[in-house]
Amino acid sequence: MKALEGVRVLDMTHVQSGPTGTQLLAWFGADVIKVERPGSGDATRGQLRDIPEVDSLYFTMLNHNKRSITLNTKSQKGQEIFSELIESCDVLAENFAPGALDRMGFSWQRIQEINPRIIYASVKGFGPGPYQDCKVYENVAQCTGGEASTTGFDDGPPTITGAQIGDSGTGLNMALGIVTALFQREKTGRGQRVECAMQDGVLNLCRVKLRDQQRLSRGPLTEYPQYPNGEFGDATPRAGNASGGGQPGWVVKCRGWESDPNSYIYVIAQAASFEHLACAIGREDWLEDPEWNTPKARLPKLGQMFDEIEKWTTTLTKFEIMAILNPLDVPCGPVLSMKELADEPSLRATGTVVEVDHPARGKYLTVGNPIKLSESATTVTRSPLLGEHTDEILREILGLANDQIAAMRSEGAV
Ligand code: CAO
Repeated sequence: MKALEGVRVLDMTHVQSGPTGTQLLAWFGADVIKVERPGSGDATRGQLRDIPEVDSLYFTMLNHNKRSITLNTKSQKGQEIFSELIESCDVLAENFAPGALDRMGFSWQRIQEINPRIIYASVKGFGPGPYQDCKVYENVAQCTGGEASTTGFDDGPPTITGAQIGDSGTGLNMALGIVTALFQREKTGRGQRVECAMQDGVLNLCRVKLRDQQRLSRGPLTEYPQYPNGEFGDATPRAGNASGGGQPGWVVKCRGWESDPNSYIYVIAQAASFEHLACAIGREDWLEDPEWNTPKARLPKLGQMFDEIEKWTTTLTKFEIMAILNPLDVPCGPVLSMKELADEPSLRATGTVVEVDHPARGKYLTVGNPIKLSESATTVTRSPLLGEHTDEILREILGLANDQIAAMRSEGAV
């Protein structure tokens, strides 16, 4: 049995943020019915296509384990069907531009009237405030949520991270909100509204930077590379590759860095294992030297310390360094490329990287469920073709006959 077996989700999500959330629910066993516009469907089906006329990897990698129904929710018949689906589902999820569902005639009030038990979850760019009506994509959320102003190097521009913290991060929040609301419904019998703003989601993930903003008013941020020689302004600065915690860390070059852009390793020089680290890099002298043998003495010259560490790391590969430092309890991690991650056998074994077969594109790799439940194993199945399950869903859930479905199709409602 799967954890969310019996939960039916009416999935009006599109692009990335919403679909990642409902995909998680599908992986936990919910029946996720993706509602798409007839003819075109989710715009990502056609975006960044690598094979002509075939659903893109963008779409397939965000919509596993779902069923697809096409429905024109702006047509009268389509709206009737949509109302009936709301009646028969536990969850309605959407991430349209602000107000889109209201414009279709489905306000929260109306949705509740149709089904008081339903949980209605939305992702928007912003919560209530000056930007509440704006459309938002990933990088906009990163800029407005505090990620960009705090990422990059002090002498460079604000920088976007490749991790989709605005989209997939907020999708996670939405999934948690839905499951929590389902849990509360067990006791109250009532549904509720779940609202997740991408700005809030990014800021939540940048929590330590708001911590540093407040520390800044009490003095310089001593673990930042700006200390002690650079200048601090009135806002949390960009910290380069410095560690966000209390332990000094940096990315250092490894053997082959001149030709391999990912021949780097992150090394954390924490006090508990500093002795081992100093010995490993051949600087036993630091242990007797008051200029180096305490965290306080090292703090003003972390840059110099990592330069010394790098002299050693450039003589070895990132994997050799990992093999030496790990047994010494020196925290470190090789910078792994997407190619290396795709080929990593342990990630295949745990289902974190999965090969999926698709009727039109053949085999492709995807990221499986990152959350592992011992009583609810995830099997990743391919994303649906546009409208693949329209007839099945209309017959099975709404009890429509074939001729009724055919009539709806000829009038463009499905
Ligand atoms: N039948 C009929 N109409 C449909 C439909 C269906 N099945 N599905 C969608 N539509 C309509 C919507 O009702 C909307 O119509 P109106 O403009 O008349 O209200 C229209 O299609 C377009 O929807 P949209 O405005 O949401 O889409 P967009 O491409 O213009 O904007 C996005 C995309 C993502 C910027 C916007 O949806 C948004 O800001 N979403 C919230 C934030 C978010 O999730 N962003 C993450 C995006 S991933 O980076």
